[in-house]
Amino acid sequence: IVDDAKFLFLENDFSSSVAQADWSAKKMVWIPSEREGFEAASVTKETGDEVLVELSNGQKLEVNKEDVQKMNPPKFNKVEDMAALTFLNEASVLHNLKERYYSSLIYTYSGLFCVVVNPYKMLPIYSEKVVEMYKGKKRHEVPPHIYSITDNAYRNMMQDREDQSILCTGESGAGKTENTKKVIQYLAVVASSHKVKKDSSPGELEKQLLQANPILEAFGNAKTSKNDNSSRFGKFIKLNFDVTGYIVGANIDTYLLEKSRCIRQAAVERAFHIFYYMVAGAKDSLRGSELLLEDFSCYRFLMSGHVEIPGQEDDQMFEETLEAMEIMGFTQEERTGMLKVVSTVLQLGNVKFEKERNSEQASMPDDTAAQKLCHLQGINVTDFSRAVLTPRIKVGREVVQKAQTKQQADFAIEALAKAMYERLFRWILARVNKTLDKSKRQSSSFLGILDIAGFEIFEDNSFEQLCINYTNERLQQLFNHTMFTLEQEEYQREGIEWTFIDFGLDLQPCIELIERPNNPPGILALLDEECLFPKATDVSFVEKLLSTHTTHVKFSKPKHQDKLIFTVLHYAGKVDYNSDSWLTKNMDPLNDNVTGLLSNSSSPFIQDLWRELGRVVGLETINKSKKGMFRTVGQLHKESLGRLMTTLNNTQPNFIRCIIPNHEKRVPALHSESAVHGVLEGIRICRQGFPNRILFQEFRQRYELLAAKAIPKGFMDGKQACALMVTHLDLDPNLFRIGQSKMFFRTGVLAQLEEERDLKITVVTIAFQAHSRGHL
Ligand code: AOV
Ligand code: MG
Repeated sequence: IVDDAKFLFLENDFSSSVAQADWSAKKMVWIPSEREGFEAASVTKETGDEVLVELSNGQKLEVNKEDVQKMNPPKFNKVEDMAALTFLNEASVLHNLKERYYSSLIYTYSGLFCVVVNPYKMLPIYSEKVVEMYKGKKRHEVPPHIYSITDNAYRNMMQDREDQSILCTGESGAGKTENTKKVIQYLAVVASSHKVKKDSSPGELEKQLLQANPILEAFGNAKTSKNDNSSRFGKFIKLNFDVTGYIVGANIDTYLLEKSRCIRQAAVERAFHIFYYMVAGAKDSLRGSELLLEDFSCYRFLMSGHVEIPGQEDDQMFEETLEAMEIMGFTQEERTGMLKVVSTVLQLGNVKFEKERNSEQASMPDDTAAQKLCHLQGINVTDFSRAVLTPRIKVGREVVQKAQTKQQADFAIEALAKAMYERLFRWILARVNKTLDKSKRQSSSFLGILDIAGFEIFEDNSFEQLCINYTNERLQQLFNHTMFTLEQEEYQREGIEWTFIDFGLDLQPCIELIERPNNPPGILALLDEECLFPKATDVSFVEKLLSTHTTHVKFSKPKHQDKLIFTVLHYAGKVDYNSDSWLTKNMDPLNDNVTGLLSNSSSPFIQDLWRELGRVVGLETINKSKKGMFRTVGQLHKESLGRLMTTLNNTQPNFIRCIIPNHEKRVPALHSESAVHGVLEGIRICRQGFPNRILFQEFRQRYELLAAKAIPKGFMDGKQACALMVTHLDLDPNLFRIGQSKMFFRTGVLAQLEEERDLKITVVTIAFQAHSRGHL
């Protein structure tokens, strides 16, 4: 790893002794700066509340004492774990992250969790050699890395038999998906049961596991203004392990695909990748007679034509996607079936209706697009036209044929395109799961990896953004809750001396504003209510919001603005939502005349997609509860999030905080303050508290050899034995607490004991070997 070492290890800094002298002589501090966030300065004089400082360019300034943050001594430069900093403040944390980042050291620990800054370039830190280097290593033995977090979670799972989760948080484009991939890549090597000697190439299941992602990304990711490969859905990948620690299967859950992207995209954005891959990459008969493809400019749903992604060839990506499907075990029929659906969605955009001259009724003078899409879907074009233009609708007890207006027909086509694509996405997911689920083999525990669509603020924010940002709010709340509340509750439960610290980071008010069912109802519940009123509109929804939540601290209505706009103050920023079309987005109505046709298509693949229970993969009913009650999109999303949170609460969570750097060229999307929301507090609790704990019995078993003479022979109560051991070890009483069932340690203490233990074991082993050799 010699040549790559500089991307992981800190280089020796020989100038540090000089820097040290300089630092103490100059009384260095951080002061606020417009441009940099913080700037280094040296204190020349202190008078009362004012401090006189000098900047590096010689400029002298007077600043308020409260604005001055202490600078850490140079020996802490680029420190790997910020919990070690002498002075813990925002300036020092940002400075440390920045300094490490400039040296291409992107991972940094912040006490209990790991921060990673997006490098926006490939670094040689994910090679097989590096994977090998992290295998089985404890956190303090190797430089900070996602591999170390993963390895430790894996070992913890094996040791404590406790399910684990790795949770990536951060705004859009911060690196959640990239890091998720690295977790899987690492485990596919380290926990593969198919390993042939010397060769660390993964086995079949691992190969399929690695291919699941390119498929899901092709269909579920898109270029947005924040990220060229933005996830437009959330996913939770569960890897199942057997008792010996081998991967025996996997299962993926997804959350809310932003399906409106099929039909509409903001400027410079793209629809889902697969549209471009297919139109650019499909050739010969596949392109012509099978998929009936046209040029980019012919498709109305691809609003800006062929928007390209720098550094990516769409036609080549098409080949790779097909290859991934093949490895995943998709048959030829399945692959063409999927692409036909994608082509149909595009073709739907080209169906045009006109208003008839003498009535409000819509007509379809040119049915070229309809012909094509009906051919692709294996349905009759006359039936299709009738289903769209004059569907049979239930009125009371009777069924009547009702002519549609142009607006209604256009709406039905758009809804169909979205629903079709969503069905396809769910089908793919179910199909992938069918391959990955090797339930014949017994699994004993799991490691789940969560990768959601990150927090985002666009020019125009709709219902999809509310759902995405609400998801982020819940995950961030889980982070805060784990770090601050659960941690402190455990101290109290174990009866150790502790005064509760309130970090003021409870996100519950904003979460309640969104999800509260009643007294007063939150945004989602009010939206549901409005969906039940025949006369309600998007404007009346906002009026209702306004009258219900005027005084809510997380809610506001921007003045002199559109009637449709309202504002929510999220933890990561203020977002103006535009409630245009929210009622329909939440109801998501679909013309069942057309879906009826599709479920009787001549193509078995299409039938399978639309029958309530797909036979091949077992698709679940969409939008209906068990009793057949109508469910809104908001409700369904809230419930699936609730289930996810329950699952996560039963795991040991491991957090990865992904951060976007403050690039000169890139205007930071969020304030540095919100990017590091909870980071400082997380470090603080880790330092003030006792983050490392171990059961009495385990502590005794593991470290008794370090304090052999401490415990007399015969039975002794665990707590008493541990108390004797720490006395014998001569540990500073401030470094530990003895709870009811566990020992609690300040950060670093257990790592120290562990090192001593390793040393002792090596010595003993060598002595033993020498001894046995002597006998031979
Ligand atoms: P996200 O998942 O957090 O955003 P991604 O993981 O897609 O963000 O990262 C965005 C882009 O940043 C990637 O396509 C890479 O080009 C680059 N990148 C991120 N992490 C790394 C890394 N460790 N090494 C090299 N490049 C990286 V969103 O899905 O938008 O919330 O909804
Ligand atoms: Mg992503």
